Amino acid sequence: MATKSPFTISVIAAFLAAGPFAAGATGDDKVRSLLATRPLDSSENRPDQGTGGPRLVKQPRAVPGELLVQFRMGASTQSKGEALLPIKGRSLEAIRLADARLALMAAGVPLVNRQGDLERVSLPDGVTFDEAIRLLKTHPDVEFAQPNWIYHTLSIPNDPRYAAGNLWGLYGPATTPSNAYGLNALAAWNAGFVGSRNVYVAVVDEGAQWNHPDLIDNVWTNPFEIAGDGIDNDGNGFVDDIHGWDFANNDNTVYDGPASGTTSTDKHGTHVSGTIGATGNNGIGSVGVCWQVSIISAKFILAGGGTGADMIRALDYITDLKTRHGLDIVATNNSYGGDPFGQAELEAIARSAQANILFIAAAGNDSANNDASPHYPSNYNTTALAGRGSWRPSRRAAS
Ligand SMILES: [Ca+2]
Ligand SMILES: [Ca+2]
Ligand SMILES: [Ca+2]
Ligand SMILES: [Ca+2]
Repeated sequence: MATKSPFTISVIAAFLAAGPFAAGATGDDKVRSLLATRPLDSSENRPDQGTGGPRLVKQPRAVPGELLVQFRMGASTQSKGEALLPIKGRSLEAIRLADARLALMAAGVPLVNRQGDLERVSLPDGVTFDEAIRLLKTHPDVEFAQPNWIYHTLSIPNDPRYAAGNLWGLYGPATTPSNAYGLNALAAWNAGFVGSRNVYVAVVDEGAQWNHPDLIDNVWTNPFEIAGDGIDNDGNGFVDDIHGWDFANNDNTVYDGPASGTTSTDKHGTHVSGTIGATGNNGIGSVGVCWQVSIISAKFILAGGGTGADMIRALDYITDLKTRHGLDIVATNNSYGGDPFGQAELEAIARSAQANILFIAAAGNDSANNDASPHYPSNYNTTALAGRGSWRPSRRAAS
């Protein structure tokens, strides 16, 4: 039977997102455009690329298609033009002119260095930062070149539910309101870790309201599937699985609730999705741990619960998506629970683990110590892969 509790203990983050979210205006295009810069290929800006590093992608914080180019002292206009020619670069402005500083020096102001002109340069589409910087460095009159980084003031996101103190688990010891036990998400956000739509998280749960104004930008759309043609274009066995699949009803509508939240249908899955990835700093409703992410909905729970069979099918669907399409699916979120052990479920979890998908489970809502009273799926041990147990055809949603 489905249960709802006002209290949640979730292993994913041990925090709550107040749901349902408030509908509101459209997003903040300015912020979006700043964050939606084209991918950088500079290792300096991709701290997540090493093996075993954090999986949240630090957002590129550079102006798209622009470099700052430091020329050597004495570089002529012609020489600077020759340096920019291979990258088809165009000087937009001089940030710092050597001539002006030489004039100051003549007036008695000491030069702190003997660098030449620093110019802001535009790049044509298709020329990457790394490629442009590499080519520029080969010119004798270029001292260095770099992206035109973007800096932000440290500020809280403008999502009203964050400001209203509704997102208990996201706060930290120095935020308002403060929460010594919270995630202190603000510290990560202000360090630039606000997520990426190139990172995929599956919500194995009820359905998610994919067209919710605070989710629609962060909901995965299957690029390998043509919507509405009745054909399984990507050959994964699911016809028109555009945003995921509804394993409980065996159809492609992952959200079966109302246009606005007046019933509980798919409310939990929407709530969980918002905790993970409600669009951040868009002036609407809530904010997720990830301001940007791609959420895949694998619905298997209805009002009366979900079955182990459908849970397994949902997990295997996600595992297959990763292996079939190479999507960077980093985790499944599983905020539901039941008491019995199921070997088949464990093996499905193990299959996803073998595909390097983290299985994140709720610890339960019952204030119980799950070391003493096992709770599944949070107690599954994929390293042991051992044990036997009974299985009842019910999974309870843990809010
Ligand atoms: Ca398909
Ligand atoms: Ca299709
Ligand atoms: Ca459905
Ligand atoms: Ca928001």
